[in-house]
Amino acid sequence: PAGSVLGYPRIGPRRELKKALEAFWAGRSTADEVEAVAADLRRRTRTRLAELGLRTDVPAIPSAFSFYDHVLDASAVLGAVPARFADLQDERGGLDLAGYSTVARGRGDDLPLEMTKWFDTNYHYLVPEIGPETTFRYASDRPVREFAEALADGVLTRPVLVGPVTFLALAKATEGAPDDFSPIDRLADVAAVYAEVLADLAEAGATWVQLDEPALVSDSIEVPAERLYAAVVEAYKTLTAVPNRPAILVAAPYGDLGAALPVLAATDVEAIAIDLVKGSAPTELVPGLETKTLVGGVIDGHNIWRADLDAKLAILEQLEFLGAGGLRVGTSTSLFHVPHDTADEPQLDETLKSWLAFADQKVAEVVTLAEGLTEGREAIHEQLLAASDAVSSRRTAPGVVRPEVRERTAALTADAFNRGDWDTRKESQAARLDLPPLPTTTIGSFPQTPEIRKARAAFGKGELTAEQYEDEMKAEIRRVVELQEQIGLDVLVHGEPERNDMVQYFAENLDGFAVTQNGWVQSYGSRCTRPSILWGDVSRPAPITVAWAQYAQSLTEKPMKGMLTGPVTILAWSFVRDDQPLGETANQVGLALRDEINDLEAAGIAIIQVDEPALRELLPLRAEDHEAYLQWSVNSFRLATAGVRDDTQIHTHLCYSEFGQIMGAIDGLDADVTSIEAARSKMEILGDIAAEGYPRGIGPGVYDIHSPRVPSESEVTELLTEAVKALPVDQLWVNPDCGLKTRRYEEVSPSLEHILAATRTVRATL
Ligand code: THG
Ligand code: ZN
Repeated sequence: PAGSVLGYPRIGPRRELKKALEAFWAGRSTADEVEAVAADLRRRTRTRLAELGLRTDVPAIPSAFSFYDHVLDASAVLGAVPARFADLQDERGGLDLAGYSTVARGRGDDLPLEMTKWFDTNYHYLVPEIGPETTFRYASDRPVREFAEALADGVLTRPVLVGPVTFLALAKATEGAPDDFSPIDRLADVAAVYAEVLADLAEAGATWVQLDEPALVSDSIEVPAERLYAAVVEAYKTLTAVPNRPAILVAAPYGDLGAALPVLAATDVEAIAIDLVKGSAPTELVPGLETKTLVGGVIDGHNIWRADLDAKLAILEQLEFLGAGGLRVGTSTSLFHVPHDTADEPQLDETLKSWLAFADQKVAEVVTLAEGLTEGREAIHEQLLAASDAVSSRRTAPGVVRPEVRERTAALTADAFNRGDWDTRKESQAARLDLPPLPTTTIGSFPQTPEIRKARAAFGKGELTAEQYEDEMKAEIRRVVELQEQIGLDVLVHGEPERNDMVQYFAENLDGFAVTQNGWVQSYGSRCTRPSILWGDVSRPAPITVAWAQYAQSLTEKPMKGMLTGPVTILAWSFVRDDQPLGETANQVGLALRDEINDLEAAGIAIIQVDEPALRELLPLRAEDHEAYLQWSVNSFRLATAGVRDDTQIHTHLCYSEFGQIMGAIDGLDADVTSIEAARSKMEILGDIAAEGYPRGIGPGVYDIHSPRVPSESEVTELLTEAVKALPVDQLWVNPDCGLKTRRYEEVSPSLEHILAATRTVRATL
């Protein structure tokens, strides 16, 4: 049987799409030029996938391109954009590339769609806003045009769309919607448009369509399970009843379908793709499944280790008893969470590289397994051998298990995880820091200017000496400190010019990690990261940030925050080893950071921020797994931070607004001050915090840094007025909702000035 993949990286091996989009947004190119780059990218992707062995005569190659985000694409197909952007729609409800970009990025006072994490990944989608008044209509035939483009090129692809149930399950209600309204109430209208899309695809020649329904593997969806299942029944009844339609593959990546599998199996869809990396295979017959094709997602779409092909084949063979109408080999998720090709990493250690599979290597693994499944093990004998060699090489390589690291984590006792009581800490910190009410600060990073990037690139190429590079960074730190002094912030930061990325920087300075040159993975829109590879036992060979923090503190009388990335976030934004429990890896990283924090304290730094923006991201999708996760994740943060004195103030920063969902964990971190995202959600979350009686400091973000908009002084005053109403003043801090790295000084300087002016206004009312 033909193997397939659920999706493939779409930003381009050299980030071609990113560059094209950013040039367009900057007014340096036209929409037609971006379209040409995108079409070329899609064509090259098809060619590459065919070269790697995916068939072109059956729909094995997905058509899963996106200019910005696949959930936004579904909104665009449905013509469902918020009223504030209605003027951007054409008479059919469609958006051109400029309009589509505006919905994603905002304009003037029109806030963009809210951005939030896509399941347990580092990818962000744009949250649809749906109300009783939203009109749905078949507004964009882009998926059909992209299918036709491939077909004209000789490739029969399988168009991929976010499924109707997941689309609505991930949406939020519009502001004016009644309290009892839920976007899923609109299912019939949404399914009706999907039915039109399916008919149109069939007309264009599509034989299969893939509808992604990851909402079915998660308990963190607002819609209760019973409602969700009823929606599945209703939606797929409508879609399977379309007279002339492609066969439907429902894909359920990122976890276990659990009770949703029998629900799906009872519908008339033709195929189901299950995640056999995060989820497991059913052990009993599932009624209905015998009529369906089953796509066994055995190749991990979300991590980069080469698979033990023999073990994967065994899992697939076990599935055969389910008697499904056919078994296909697939990936657990789309491959857009991993980089393109290990061949793009000439500088990576060859042994390490032999353990890795990026997207292209994974496609080859799928093709091999598909061959093994039909032709038998002998047919893929060599590949099986090579895969098992890689697995055993990894098991025994130096650095993977280091006794001195193991002994340290094994010897930990309870007091390594606990600080003194909060009241005492509060008093001694207040005495040491002497801050005004509503202290102002920023999250840590300042804009990464082209000059900084240029200097780093030159240093990387050996065109700058270490000393020259350090001097440039110091000059930048001096400018950033002066700017903050001039604007009047209370707690300063050094701006992090020396860091390329808040995780990669630490990975480069800790043992047990490797970093890539070209391993870009889309994070949101045109933004990408290069996740580090955590392959061995972790330790800190030498202090990392201490000299920079000391230098920055020497430039000001105000407190200078020491800035670190927390253990959970370092794990979440790296590709982590899969050969031991995450909790052990987290404690190793926690101890390395503890050494760094203790050194910062000894160097006179009074406030140390340990960011955990990814704490929510790694939360397991199934509720039954939450407790175990929260235990090890919270503990690793406490391990990192609990070695400091009472008068050293520990801050943390979390991104995104699902604060309510992990309130207990945030309390468990025991940080003295926590800054959170709140600007896009208008301080909604402070109510939850007040209701819980949370006692420590909170800095709700008053400036949405994910958009180029400059918030006005009155807008910030309004947000702060809300905040002061919701929470006791002595708990509140004032800050942007995230780091300023991606913004430009033209936006940052006025925004911070407006924040300070608003703070003064609100302070005067206290
Ligand atoms: N680092 C990592 N993961 C992250 C973030 C991060 N995930 C969540 C959040 N932050 C995502 N946000 C961003 C913000 C900016 C960028 C990427 C993710 C970014 N990337 C540069 C780009 O695409 O142009 C590339 C980085 C560089 O040039 O050094 O700006 O902060 N790991
Ligand atoms: Zn943030």
